[in-house]
Amino acid sequence: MREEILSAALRSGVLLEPRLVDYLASQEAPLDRLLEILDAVNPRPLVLTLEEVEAMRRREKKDPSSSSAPSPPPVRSKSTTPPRKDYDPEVQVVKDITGRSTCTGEMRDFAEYFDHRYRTLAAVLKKRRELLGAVPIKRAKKMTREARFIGMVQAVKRTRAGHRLLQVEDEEDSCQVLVPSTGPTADQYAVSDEVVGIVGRPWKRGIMLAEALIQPDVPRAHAFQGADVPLWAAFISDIHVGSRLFLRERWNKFVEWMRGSEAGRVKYLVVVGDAVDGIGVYPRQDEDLALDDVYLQYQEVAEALRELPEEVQVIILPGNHDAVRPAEPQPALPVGVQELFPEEYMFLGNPASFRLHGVDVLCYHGRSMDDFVTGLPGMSYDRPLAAMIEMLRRRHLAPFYGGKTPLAPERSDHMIIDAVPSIFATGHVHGLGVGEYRGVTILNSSTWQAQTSYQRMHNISPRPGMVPIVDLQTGQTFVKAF
Ligand code: D5M
Ligand code: FE
Ligand code: ZN
Repeated sequence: MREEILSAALRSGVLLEPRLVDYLASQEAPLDRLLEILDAVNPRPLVLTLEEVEAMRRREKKDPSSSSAPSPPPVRSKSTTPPRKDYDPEVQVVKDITGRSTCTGEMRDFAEYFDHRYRTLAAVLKKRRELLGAVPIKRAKKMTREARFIGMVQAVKRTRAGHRLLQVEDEEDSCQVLVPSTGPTADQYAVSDEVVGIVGRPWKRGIMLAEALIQPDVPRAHAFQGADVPLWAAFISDIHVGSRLFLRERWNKFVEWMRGSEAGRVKYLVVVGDAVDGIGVYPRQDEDLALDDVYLQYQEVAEALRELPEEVQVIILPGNHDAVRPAEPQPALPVGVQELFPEEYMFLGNPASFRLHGVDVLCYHGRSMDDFVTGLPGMSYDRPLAAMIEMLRRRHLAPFYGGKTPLAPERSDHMIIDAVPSIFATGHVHGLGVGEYRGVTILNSSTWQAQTSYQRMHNISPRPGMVPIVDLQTGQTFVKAF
């Protein structure tokens, strides 16, 4: 682990004092903690010491709004009547593809889709101080001094010397950009089809040499916008009902807890995709199925959810195992399936943005994490928060087109994170993560399915039965394990 920590820091151009490495190695998620620390130190020193990190933590305690440390559990309600009984649900849908798909599969769709992606993200990038005075690629190529420009990455190649060569294009021209693997760009990676800002200068044979890659990112001044009601939202995903590996006993414990007084403030239960295991989703899935009829699977998950107290508002999004089109953005579950659930349940598409008592929530099942894990150094299935932070930095949930995540070329790109949410929730990797990135509460909910043979083959170790719960007033998150 020490080597991993050291090399991750080195990639960011920072050396760590040995005592700080010891401290990080003793943390539950050392690499996540390192990322948090590196994000919080500005400017980055050449050598970072434990003393500096401790001083930073003391400053954070004084000013909790800048805290990136894990939050303590919120205080429990003293009242005997569960507060959720006193409040009607207040859900406002902000963005959802359901019923709005424009996809006809014509060639023109692709042009419009990528145009929209470029224009929207270029507009965010143009507001970045580092890109003031950005010019079109056509002009940047002719400049003799530093040039700032914005482009969509068409391809990423590696040179023999280990540097990276990007092919980028804007609305009228394209160029190649060499990103050195040493110096200031050592830890700056661009992935296929993302829109990125480049500070650089013409080098040779029409190639631009990058000095910095700039991402749209979340503004540093962003702050959690809380609700004025004492309610909590629980996030679960990947229940996989219908699988032989569905963990019924853990589910029963969760239901029991939800009915008890400790959960009295949990007003919302958001299911971030893969409520059922589906059929024909992966090769030889039938061997893993207890129910081989998807309708029966939904009937069973509806029954499982019916055991929850009535005052809990359930919101269900689809994932890659659900009975909707696999291409993202995915619409809500079909009406025939919705009818199996209580009438008050809400069904949204994937991704979906909505407000709970005014708190902005962005939910995405998270399939693109399969692409992040293979396409970006330092990513792994057991650190979903790292991939989520990469999505926020790119202001895009699934930049890779033509990767493992099927994307539908809608007229506008629904995978863009146009408004920065207060809560960002994903699932899919069957792991767990709770954290914070520039004022956004980020979390990955685990699963209710034991390890499948597929996951065993690919070394993916699920952490089932872990439920992140967010206090809508403060954004603080705690995890209940079942
Ligand atoms: O995916 C659960 C986990 O297993 C997630 O980390 C991806 C991984 N997984 C499962 N099937 C595949 C395939 N076919 N390719 C790549 N990765 C996969 P879930 O979709 O929830 O079953
Ligand atoms: Fe799943
Ligand atoms: Zn999934």
